[in-house]
Order: sequence, then structure tokens, then C-alpha cells
Amino acid sequence: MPLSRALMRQATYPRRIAWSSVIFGSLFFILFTLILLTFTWHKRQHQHQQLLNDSRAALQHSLDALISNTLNPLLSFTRFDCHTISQELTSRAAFAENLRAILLVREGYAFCSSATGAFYLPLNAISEHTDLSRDQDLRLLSGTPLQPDKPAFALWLRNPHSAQSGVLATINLNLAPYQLLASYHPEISGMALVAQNTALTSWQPGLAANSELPPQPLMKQTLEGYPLQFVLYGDTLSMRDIHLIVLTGILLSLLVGGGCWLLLSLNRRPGKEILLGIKRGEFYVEYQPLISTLSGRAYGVEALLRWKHPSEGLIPPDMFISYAESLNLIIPLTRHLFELVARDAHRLNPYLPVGTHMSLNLSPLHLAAESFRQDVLRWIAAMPDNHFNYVFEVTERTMVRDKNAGEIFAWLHENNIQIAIDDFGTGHSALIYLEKYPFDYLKIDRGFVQSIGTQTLNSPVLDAVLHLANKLELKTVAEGVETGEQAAWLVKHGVSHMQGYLFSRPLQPDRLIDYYRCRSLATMAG
Ligand code: G
Ligand code: G
Ligand code: MN
Repeated sequence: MPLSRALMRQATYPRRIAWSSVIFGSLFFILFTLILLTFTWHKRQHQHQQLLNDSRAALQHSLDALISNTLNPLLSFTRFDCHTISQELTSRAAFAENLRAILLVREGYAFCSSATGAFYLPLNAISEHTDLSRDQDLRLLSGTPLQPDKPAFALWLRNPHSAQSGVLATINLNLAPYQLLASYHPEISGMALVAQNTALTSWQPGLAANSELPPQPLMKQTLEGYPLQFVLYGDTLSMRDIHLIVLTGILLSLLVGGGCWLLLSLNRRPGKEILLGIKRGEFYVEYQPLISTLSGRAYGVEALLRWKHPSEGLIPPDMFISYAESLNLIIPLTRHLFELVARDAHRLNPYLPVGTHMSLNLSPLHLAAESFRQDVLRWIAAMPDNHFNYVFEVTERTMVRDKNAGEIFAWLHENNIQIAIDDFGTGHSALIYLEKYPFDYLKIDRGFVQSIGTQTLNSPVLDAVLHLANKLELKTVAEGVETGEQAAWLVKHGVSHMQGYLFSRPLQPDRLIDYYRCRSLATMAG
């Protein structure tokens, strides 16, 4: 049955919506964190590159400046005696940044210092590894004679005109300014300056051997023209970055999942299907002829609402009516029925004789509603004038629910609307209602009618009901008459109105017009 699937779907909506939202939220989380991690990774890498560049450039610049401005002009001094040039040497050293001392070297011996003046010491004793045969040489020293605990560069410049002569500058070495730059980046755990096989690191005083350095540097850059490398250690992404991204991801995906849930719930709100069905014109009405056995002709039609759902197909009215009632949508649905019937009535008008009964099924919920009378009057105003006799079919539920039923029935009668009690004999039948309320028709449920054939011409309950109806002067309509046998039995027992497949199925307006045309032709011929 198509609606069982629809109802199943309805029942599992909340779960499906919850799952969809969770899946959507998780997908969002994964995508968001991946994209943001990648983006941040690239950004940090770029920042680290920049930091390294800046640090390297600053160091390079200070070394270059020292060589060209201070040291190069001093190369020729190696030819002089210390006392003639020591003053000049001292003042030059004083004006150069970061410079600890300048030593003049002749034939492998330092003989003049900007700090202490004349002395005489093999250069190896000061900077053990400096290679005097090179034009330029840079070494790291763990200290100098005057400041033995403070690491320094030993920068050697050779006098091109004489071997083993030149200038040796000792330069203060301090990573602090670069560390300051890096302090914005908690993911950078340390930095090092590496020259040949020793290194100055940010995490330990003095020099370290290269072999003691951590194996995986983050990034390194070589100074142009110097055997010196600037090295960064740490991670590309800090724990703070990762925490922030994951936390934002969790928060946002909760929001996205929640939003998704809200959107789906609003969109899939139960009953939306019915309202949408109304809007999209999925409802239509079929009319089943009501037959008068005296004339053998249709004296009226019962309007039966139909719903052709685009994906579920035809949904039985029992299901969508009670569904609409449970969601408080029966009133808009019945108003829609009124519209459809009024529209069809103008089409059917020329083919259906004046006085044709137009029978509509009404839900007790609608009868009890405040808008009921106004809805009915509006419907009647929309129907063709003075053509139809109106009948409202109500069930026993109406009387059970509504203590004011009598007042409503009276109002209907004032407005020339007759009342039929529908499906009589099913549900909570109470004979008292038959006496209490002024019904015009009693519709005998097709359950009774179908029992006619089986209990071989003896249906005591039906017999009693008919008797009662007769006593109360109620006209009876037998529903669901399918065989001639049933019809004959009913006629014999005084039932004058019938409805059922024996006469006609419920028909759409065009077919109903055909039905009436055929009948009138038949009578004309007869
Ligand atoms: O012909 P059908 O199988 O559709 O009828 C099934 C049930 O649905 C019947 O009890 C009939 O009274 C009810 N029904 C059909 N159309 C309407 C309607 O427009 N309003 C109400 N309240 N019930 C209807
Ligand atoms: O509102 P009510 O319950 O009277 O609606 C009549 C219902 O009975 C509709 O569902 C209609 O389609 C159905 N019906 C009408 N004639 C027959 C019939 O001869 N046999 C059967 N089984 N159902 C019928
Ligand atoms: Mn009915």
C-alpha cells in the first residue's frame, strides 16, 4: 500500500533528519578542518620563510657592512707598527656595531688589538681553526680571551699582498634579536647558526657540535658568501593553531548540523505534504451516483476526495483523512474540497438535473470549528444557484465529540442542507443519536450490505436497523451494493436509495457527464 510507505517515511523522518544532519555536520567538520589546516600550514610556512629571510638578511647585512666599511680599509695597516696605528684601530672598532675587537695579523701572529693595543700571539691561539691561507674565513668561537664565555664570530680577511697577514675581527654573536622576531611564533622551538661543524643554538649557552643538533630542522638558509647557515627548529603548525582550528571546526559543524536539522525539520514538517498537495493541485474529486430504486435513476452524487501523490500514487482517503485530522489540517483540506466541488459543479451543471443531491463527507473536527458556518456559506455562494440539493454526511463520531451537534444540525437545516448519518453501524453506534438528532438519511454501511449474500437472505441486524429507520421516518441509503441479489433484497426490505459498484463506481466529472448522458438517452429511447 503506497501510504504505508509514506507513513513509514513520516515515522522515520526524525531519525533520518538526525542522521542526515550528523553526516552533514561531520562532512563539514572534515572539510573545514582540512581546508583550514592546509591554509594555515601554507601561511605559517610562508611566515617562517619570511622570518628566516629577515634574520639571515639582517646578519648578512651587518657582516657585509662590517667588511666593507670597517675591515677592508684596515688591511693595509698590517704593514705598520702597532703604536702608530693603534689609536686609529681603536676608534674604528668603537664605531662598528657588535664588534668585540680587531686584531692585526702579520705572518701568522696577531700583533695589535683594538682592545688591548700591542701584543704578540700566534693567531691559532686565538682562533684555532681559522685558515690564514684563505682570502676570507669565518669561524665560531666559544669565547675570546677577554670574554671567554661569550661566543663570537672570528672573521678573517687576508691582505692580498702578503700571505698570512690580514685582519681578524671578533664579533659579538647573539641570537636574541632573532629570537625576539620568532617569539610571535610559538611553533618555532629554537634556532641555530651553524658554521662548518659547530653551532650556536638558542637553547644552550656556548657552542654545540653539529652532531648534537636535532636531526630534523624546519627550514634553513645559507648566508651568501659566508660558510654560515641560519636554521629554524620546530613545527610548521603550532598546537595552538591546531586546537583553534579543531575547536572552531567543532563549533561551526555543530552550527551547520543544527541548521541542517532545523531546515530539514521545517521543510519536512509533517502535513507539509498535504498543504503542498493542495497547492500543487494533487487533490481531485470523484462523484459516485446515488440511485433511487423507484425510478432506477441517479438522484444525486456523493463527492469523494482523492489524492494522487506524485511519488506515492493514489493514497486512500481513509488514510489521508485521518492523517489530516491528526495534524489539524482537515479544515483547509475540506475548504479545498469545497473549492473543487464548486469548480466541478459549474461544469456538471448543464448535465445534471435540477435538484440533484450533492452529498459531501464532513469531518467532526470541521463541524465543531468556529469557521464552519462561514466556510459552508462561502461554499454555497460559490456553487451554481438553485441547482443542487445539499447533503452533508457525518459520522457518529460527530455526536460523540460535539455536545453542540444539535445546534449545528439545526443551522444546517435552516440553510437547506440535509444531514445523512454515514457508515451507520460501524464505530461506536448508539441508537440514542437516531432519536436525538434530526437526520434525513441513514447510510447503511457496506459491511451490512455485503453480509446479505452470505447469511442467505436473513440478516437480522440489518433487518432491525431498517425497521428502526422506518419507524423513525428516516430515508435509508445502502452503501456498497455490488450484486443484483443485494439490490433485490434491499428493495424488498424497503430501501429506496442505493450506491455501489452495481450502479457505478465513483467517477471523475467527465465520466460522470458521460454517465448522465447515457442515462438520459436510455430513458428517451425507453
Ligand atoms: O470512496 P472512498 O474509498 O474514497 O471512501 C473512503 C472513506 O473516505 C469514506 O468513509 C468516505 O466517507 C471518506 N471520504 C471520502 N472523501 C471525503 C472527504 O472529502 N471528507 C471526509 N471527511 N471524508 C471523505
Ligand atoms: O463515505 P463512505 O464511507 O460512504 O464512502 C463510500 C466508500 O465506499 C468509498 O470509499 C467508495 O469508493 C466505496 N464504495 C462505493 N461503492 C462501493 C462498492 O460497491 N463496493 C465497495 N467495496 N466499495 C464501494
Ligand atoms: Mn460517505
